Amino acid sequence: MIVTGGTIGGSTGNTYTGPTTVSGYVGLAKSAGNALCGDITLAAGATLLWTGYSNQIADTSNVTLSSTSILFLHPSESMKYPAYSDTIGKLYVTSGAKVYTGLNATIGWGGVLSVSELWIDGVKQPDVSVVENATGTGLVRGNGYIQVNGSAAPAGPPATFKLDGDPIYKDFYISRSVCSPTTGIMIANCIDSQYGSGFTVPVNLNGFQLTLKHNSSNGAISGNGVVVIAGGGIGGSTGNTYTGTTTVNASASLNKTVGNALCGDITLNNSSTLTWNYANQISDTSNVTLTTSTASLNLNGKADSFAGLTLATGALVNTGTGGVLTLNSLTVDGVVQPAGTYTSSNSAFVTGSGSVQVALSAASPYVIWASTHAGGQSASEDYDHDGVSNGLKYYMGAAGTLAGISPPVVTTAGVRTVTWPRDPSATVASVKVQVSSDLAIWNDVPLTDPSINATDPTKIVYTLPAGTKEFCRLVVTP
Ligand SMILES: [Ca+2]
Ligand SMILES: [Ca+2]
Repeated sequence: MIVTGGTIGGSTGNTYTGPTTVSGYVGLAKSAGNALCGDITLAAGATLLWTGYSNQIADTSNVTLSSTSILFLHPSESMKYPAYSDTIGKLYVTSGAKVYTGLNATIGWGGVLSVSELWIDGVKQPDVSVVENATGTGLVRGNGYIQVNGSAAPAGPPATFKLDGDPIYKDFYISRSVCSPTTGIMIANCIDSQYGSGFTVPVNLNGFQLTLKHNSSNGAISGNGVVVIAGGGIGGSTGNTYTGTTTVNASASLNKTVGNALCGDITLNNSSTLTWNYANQISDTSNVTLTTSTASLNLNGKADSFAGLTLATGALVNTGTGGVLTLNSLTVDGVVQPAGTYTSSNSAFVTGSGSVQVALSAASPYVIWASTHAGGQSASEDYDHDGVSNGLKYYMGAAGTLAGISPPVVTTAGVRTVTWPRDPSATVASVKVQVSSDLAIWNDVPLTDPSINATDPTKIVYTLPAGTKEFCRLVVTP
């Protein structure tokens, strides 16, 4: 018999003898008896699919798979379940052929293809069941296996979903209604569930993307990859540990009872809101960016800490009743904010009765100094209006000692010098002397210039040129 396409169905089994050649995309759907008999050869590119029932091939049929031919023990490429099983004679495989075994909701396995002998590239294989290998590059894909001459079933289905680039198991859904909590298969870029319930299996991103969109009790997500939040919630009692990035495109709740819901650097787009239902939902090392004026965080009265928060103009942090968000750094409307405590009474981006706290311990030395001595102002501002910038005063260690007075010109034996004190512990990005003849145009004098003596860590001495009117100043960039 030669089969080039279509579906072989009906309620009465075929009983022909003689060889069968399959060269097309062929469904097997006998509700009773066998669809195919005799020895069967799949030509290159041929595909057989079990579309509704197990036991479609005669138990005595030897099956030969050419390279690039495929058996699907499930109804279609997109529908990986239910998975069916069959018993055949010998299976002869050329490298490149695949047996996709799908999933089985009841027993946690995909389909089982029982063969009397397995030959790969002319070599007879041992009587050991064959499952999907770690990289998905072998003969078997999916959650089932090939049983060889009655070999024992493998110890159990893979316990972890690993995402990969398989073009067939692509855009697959992890569904609690399909997988029991401890089963899994290798899959590609995934959506968490087709039916509105979440998944409970562990997922290893393995470099690919997982999209979460349903309220769910999710299994733990590990590995490096991309997590996209398309709605719903992220829950479960085992924390996520993935690295990579998180993109939030729709509102979602953070419901992990243990561990973090979100990891990596997190970007909120659109009008998405993240709502905390438990404390400590975002990794302490994450940086969170709200890219739009309508994105927001709703602490809902809970506490959390993470590394950095960047808010677009108008984006909000709703603390709820007493929620506390602790950060190492905060940027609002493109401006880095000083350390301190931000509440609804002093900051437009905070609502609720709680606070956003930018930790002093993580701030730069100048920011820490400015929070105490300069009202948190920038280095170029002049907090007490004494004509000396905050940055210069920090560098001079002026707080409480010099009261911000500019050092005078001192003339000794006809030589005029200016001496700026400096705090040896002050940490700055750069410092330089600038000179001018008109207070309009200033020229840099590097600290290595012969006119400058900077060998003493407690002061910088500049010697003005003799007989020339000159102004000088010290410029500090913290
Ligand atoms: Ca059979
Ligand atoms: Ca945290």
